Amino acid sequence: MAIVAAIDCGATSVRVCRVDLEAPSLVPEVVHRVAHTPRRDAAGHLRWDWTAITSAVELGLERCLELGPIDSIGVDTWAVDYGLLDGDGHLIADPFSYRDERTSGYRALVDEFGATRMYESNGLQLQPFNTIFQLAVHDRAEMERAERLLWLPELLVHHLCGATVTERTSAGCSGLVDVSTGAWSRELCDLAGIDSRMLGEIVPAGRVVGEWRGVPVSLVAGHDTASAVAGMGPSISGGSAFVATGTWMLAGIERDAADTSSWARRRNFTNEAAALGGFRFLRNVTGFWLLEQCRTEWRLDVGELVGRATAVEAKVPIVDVDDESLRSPDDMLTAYTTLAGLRRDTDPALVTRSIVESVAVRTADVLAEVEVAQPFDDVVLFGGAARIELLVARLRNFTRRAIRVGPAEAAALGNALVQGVAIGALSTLDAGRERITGSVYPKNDRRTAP
Ligand code: LFR
Repeated sequence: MAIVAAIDCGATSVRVCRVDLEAPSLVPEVVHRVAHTPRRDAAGHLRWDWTAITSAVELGLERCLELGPIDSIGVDTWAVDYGLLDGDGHLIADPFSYRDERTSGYRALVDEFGATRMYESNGLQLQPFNTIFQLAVHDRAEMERAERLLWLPELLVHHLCGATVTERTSAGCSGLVDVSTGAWSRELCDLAGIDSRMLGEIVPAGRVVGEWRGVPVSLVAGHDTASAVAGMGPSISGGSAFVATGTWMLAGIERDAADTSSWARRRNFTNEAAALGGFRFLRNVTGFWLLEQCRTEWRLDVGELVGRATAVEAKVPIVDVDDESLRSPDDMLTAYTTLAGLRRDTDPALVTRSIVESVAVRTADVLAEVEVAQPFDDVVLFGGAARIELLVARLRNFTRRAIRVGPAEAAALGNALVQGVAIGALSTLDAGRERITGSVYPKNDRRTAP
């Protein structure tokens, strides 16, 4: 038996899945899913509710154990955010959310260092939330008390078993790693004002690092997108592009080496560390975060909204979903409808249709650019929003490419596969990846969207 618990935390929900690695086809069972949201602190900054997240994780693990013994636990979360530990190993404050506006002046830092030099060094797309920009403006009083920084997946690992580790895919999105050596860049750490001793030694995933109630805790690809691409299923022989869907649409290809050419830099492509070696060459497109945020106003079910949006026959406005005004607005419905030239009280079905169309247009644009960098034969779409048939249909239409639908819970699957490697239940990642076929929906999940 090799049954593992995969904890996959997205920016809007925590999922805990049970995966039987010996089953002929790998289907995660979602045993716990709970929504979470960042809150504003006294100074008005957005911070994650860390207690809510850790409680959801623990409850999920308890539910897993109620169903039978588990052989390993692994954790992945969204990238770039981190927590600071004091000398006693205690978390100093709730981690900041990458949507917090405190990094809005990040361009000054880029100019100081030089955009080309920065890209050639860390290979990352310029996003205001990259850890390097967050650290440069981090609250000084907190920073002075800090002894160790952990990215959120490893902060959860620390919470579960006390280990303090820095995993390669988590470190790889920080903007502090020299992409050609895989080690901390002294110049970039200096720019962020961080002593690299606080960051620890970078280690690869695929190893056991501790125990939670006697169950091994394995280090997996901490970055959820790295886990999701690991769990997307096999790539076909001519090569597949991918789109990891959810809060973001992450469109790109897998590659052995990073591409820091001026072509890639000008298009803001990123080179992110892949689960067990290699890179993902991709660009972020704002995804279903838009719908999730509008939904807080409408209080309507995603499945119902998407169903009604599919029936819309009117032409809907296409907006630039990456517009700055949609990054972190207090009121997404106002921000989106203003950009779209719609009234705020427009039928939610029409707004939803506009969001789906706009997200698909932008994603198709990125895929067209990916194709220039490296031709591919088809596109694999996976993650929460891969269940939205309207999205799949519109992407087919805009890209004119074959689109295969992969697992909805790809991140949990990739997480589970790397655990399999860590505990010796799988010889290689590819051996597991081959057993993910077609559209895999979680056993017990009737939701129809992200
Ligand atoms: C997806 C994701 C993206 C990253 C963004 C911020 O959940 O991890 O890969 O760019 O969130 O961390």
